[in-house]
Amino acid sequence: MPIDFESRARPLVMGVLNVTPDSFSDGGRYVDYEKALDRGLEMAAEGADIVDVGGESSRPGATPVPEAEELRRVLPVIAALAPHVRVSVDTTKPAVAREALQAGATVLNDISASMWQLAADAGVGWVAMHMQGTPRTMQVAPRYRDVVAEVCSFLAERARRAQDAGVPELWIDPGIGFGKTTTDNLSLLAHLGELCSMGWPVLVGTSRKRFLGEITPGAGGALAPVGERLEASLATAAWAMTCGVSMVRVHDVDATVQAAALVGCRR
Ligand code: HH2
Repeated sequence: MPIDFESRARPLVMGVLNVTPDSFSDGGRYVDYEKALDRGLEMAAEGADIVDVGGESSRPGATPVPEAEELRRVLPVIAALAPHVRVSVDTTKPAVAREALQAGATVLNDISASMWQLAADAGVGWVAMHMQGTPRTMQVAPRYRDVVAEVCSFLAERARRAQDAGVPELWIDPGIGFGKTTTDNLSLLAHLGELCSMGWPVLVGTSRKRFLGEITPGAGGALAPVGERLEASLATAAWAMTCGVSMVRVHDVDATVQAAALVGCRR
């Protein structure tokens, strides 16, 4: 059946802004307040609908950051960006979430998928992401009987809880790379249509992730470095938007906005 682009809502583009020294892609680039602010405003000018501010890396093996340090990193940037662009906070800590929302964030990007009540009480959007394990150990030995079925049933359960609690705006996210092998990631991408037909808006983040570097290797067949994963990131974002996702989370906002226009989803 042909895809009916005309009747579709335009997918949103969420730009990634990590105010961390150690994020897998942009770690160390935006630890400085001025640089973070400039990048956030730049992404807004490039067409980002939401800028996602994070103060703790969730890359495989990442060490947790103390609450006070995470607050110190994200609050000034969120407060400065919020008058100019919609801001989400990428955190797993309730205290950080509360303060970030007070500082002006209006979406809680929750990779632990546990803070629906907090989002409901604050009257803000909530992203529920699937993850097997924790960032520290999640890539050691991910195991599923049926990754698509397990991720879908987990997300459906979280989405129902959030709806019952009164969360006003909700996205479900399969958590590409979070406790998943490359095969698991590809299965989830291949079945995005199923996730999208569950009845809730879907967010997907493939941007610059390791599995893309494995599939499109660099020189000598080695893992393509983070800086050489743009084409694969765009291809997967375009695929996700074609499947009907409502939002893609990306580092390369400008290129993704252009790719979205080309696949017919964005005008
Ligand atoms: N991926 C990352 C972080 N947060 N949130 C959602 N909802 N979905 C994702 O796929 C997702 C996410 C990992 O990417 P990044 O923020 O660039 O790296 P790091 O965790 O190292 O800061």
